[in-house]
Amino acid sequence: MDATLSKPPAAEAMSRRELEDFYEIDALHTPEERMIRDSVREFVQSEIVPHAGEWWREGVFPDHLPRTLGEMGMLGVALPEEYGGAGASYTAYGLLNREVEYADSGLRSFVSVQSSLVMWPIHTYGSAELKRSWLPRLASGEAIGCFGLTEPDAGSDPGAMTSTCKKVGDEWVLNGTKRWITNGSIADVAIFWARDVDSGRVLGFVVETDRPGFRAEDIKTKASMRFSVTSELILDDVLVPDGNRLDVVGLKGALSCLNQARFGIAFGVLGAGYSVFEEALRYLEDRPAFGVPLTGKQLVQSKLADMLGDLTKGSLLAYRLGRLKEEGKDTPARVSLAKRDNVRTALAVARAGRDLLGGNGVTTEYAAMRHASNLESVFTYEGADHVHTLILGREITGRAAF
Ligand code: TGC
Repeated sequence: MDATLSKPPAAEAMSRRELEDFYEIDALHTPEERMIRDSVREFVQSEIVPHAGEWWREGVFPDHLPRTLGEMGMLGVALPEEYGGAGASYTAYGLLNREVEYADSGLRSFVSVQSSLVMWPIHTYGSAELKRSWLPRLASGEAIGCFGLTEPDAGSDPGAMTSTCKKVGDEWVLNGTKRWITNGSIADVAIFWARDVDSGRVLGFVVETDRPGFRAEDIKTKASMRFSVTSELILDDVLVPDGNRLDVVGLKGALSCLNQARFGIAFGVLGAGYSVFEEALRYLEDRPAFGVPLTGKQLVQSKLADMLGDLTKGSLLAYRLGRLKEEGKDTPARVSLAKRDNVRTALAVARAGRDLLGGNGVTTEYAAMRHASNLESVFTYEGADHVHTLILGREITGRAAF
């Protein structure tokens, strides 16, 4: 054989760290951010990743997880230490989400609802008493929270909510139905948003779920986010004391919470994307076709190059958003851009990974299809892709086209 036609042996494929840090973003993180990221990675890789597929298939969220996540310090990590947080940076919180979503978007949903949609509003808008009584328990995982904004007929337009609140003496009477609520049936406390029948303004409440008139029913028909509890909340004349009301008036209260959660998603989905990318690379190296490993094929390498490029750009976007947030410059439009673009990236990578795995890609033996299916939910929740597009359209043109 002509020696010039023979192929050189394959050089080493890139390691996980090299793939995930192609532009050396990690050098920009603080030692504390790297330490939090590494300890979460170790935990997620040993305790969650080996079981995530099975829990997803069975549609269970294991009971032990909230406490375990609490013991690991993974709930409310950016809140002050006096309330059970770690006082860590927002970037550290983002990196934590990314490590968790490497395992499954459902687990990241638990972490981000608890941290961003329950602990954050109690810390930001709650009385000293509400903070003292709830935050340490939510941080330890002893208590679980949920966030009730979306309704069966009011999703993208939460201002159309029909849930009501009415002050009677020193108490409020709450009524309404909320849908698509992560943790709903396992929650000890719900953040509930309702329109005041007297003032017409939207108000938020901290509602203990054992109050008479409160019930939750799980949505069991999901083909996505199966490793996560999703419920409907029904409040029928639930009474709460005035002290349970959050100190914010108008829809901006609920939307400011979503800003926190969307931030976490912008980082988190990259974890799902890298999980699929690395799985595809391992699979293709082991799988021969036409006499060589699939990694030696041009069309395959083209897809891998796209995945690396897109995930690297998403990582740069997330990193910069983290630093902007730490400077108080995380405007809603900036957060929308990162949520929208990084979810699109992760979903495209997951679909490409599914394709590269061929027939095996449609099974739950591999992670690609599970991640792709979960990311379809992430594409729609916490501001559907269309909503973020229109938020950006409004930012660019000054015209709201919702
Ligand atoms: P708009 O006039 O734009 O704003 C009303 C007030 O809110 C302020 N605001 C924000 N504040 C903080 N962060 C944000 N992201 C904010 N966006 C708006 C705004 O400045 C204004 O304040 P003020 O002082 O002038 O009153 O309101 P709009 O009604 O025109 O709505 C605009 C739109 C469409 C962008 C908004 O409604 C929106 O973001 N819709 C999407 C809602 C969404 O993301 N829903 C999903 C909820 S998640 C959920 O319930 C289930 S997933 C969580 C789980 O897993 O359980």
